[in-house]
Amino acid sequence: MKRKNSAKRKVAYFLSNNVNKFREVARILEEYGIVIALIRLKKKEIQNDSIEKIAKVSAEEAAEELNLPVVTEDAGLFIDALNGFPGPYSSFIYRTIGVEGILKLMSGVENRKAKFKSAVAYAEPSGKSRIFSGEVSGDISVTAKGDKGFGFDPIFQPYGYEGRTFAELDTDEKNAISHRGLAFRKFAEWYISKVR
Ligand code: ITT
Repeated sequence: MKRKNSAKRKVAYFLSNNVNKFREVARILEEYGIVIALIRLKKKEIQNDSIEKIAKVSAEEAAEELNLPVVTEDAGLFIDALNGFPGPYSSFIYRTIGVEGILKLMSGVENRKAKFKSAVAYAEPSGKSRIFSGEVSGDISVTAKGDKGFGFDPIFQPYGYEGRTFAELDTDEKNAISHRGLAFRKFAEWYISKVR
């Protein structure tokens, strides 16, 4: 039986090993009627200073290998006083020195400004690709706070949220202002118009 109001859902294939990220992305794309399928394959990541370039190369290589259009995201925390560190190395730094290591590096540092940045890449097997970016500004907290989210969320206080960290916000609150929310909403606007 045909459903009333049966606008066809669009599907996007998201390549990631980070299930927390996937949950956030699924929720953002749901608002646009886009269903996201997670492909949990280790993606190839080049070493580069640009998260856009890293995301683009990962998406292009995966699209060719899987013979599917795919979406990848590369994200990172860029701390002003550390000249943008850990930036593109955020995943490795999170796994090695972690949140406590960053707090130690920032101990006694007055300038606590930082940004989370996201680069979303969409690539087709033909080699065509698009990039969508988003960023959010805030401060690195003095101590870790909150138990929601993932990664560096407990030490990132976005501006305008009374000092609460990302780990103290609900997923929808975080998605409304996050680097990922901004980048994926740009992707979604483009994607629904492309496959309509
Ligand atoms: P992929 O498989 O999708 O690459 P990943 O966890 O390796 O998953 P990234 O390379 O994009 O993801 O992100 C690097 C790290 O930056 C990630 O492991 C987190 O520690 C941190 N990070 C990125 N986005 C974050 C967010 O929204 N909140 C907290 N930490 C974040």
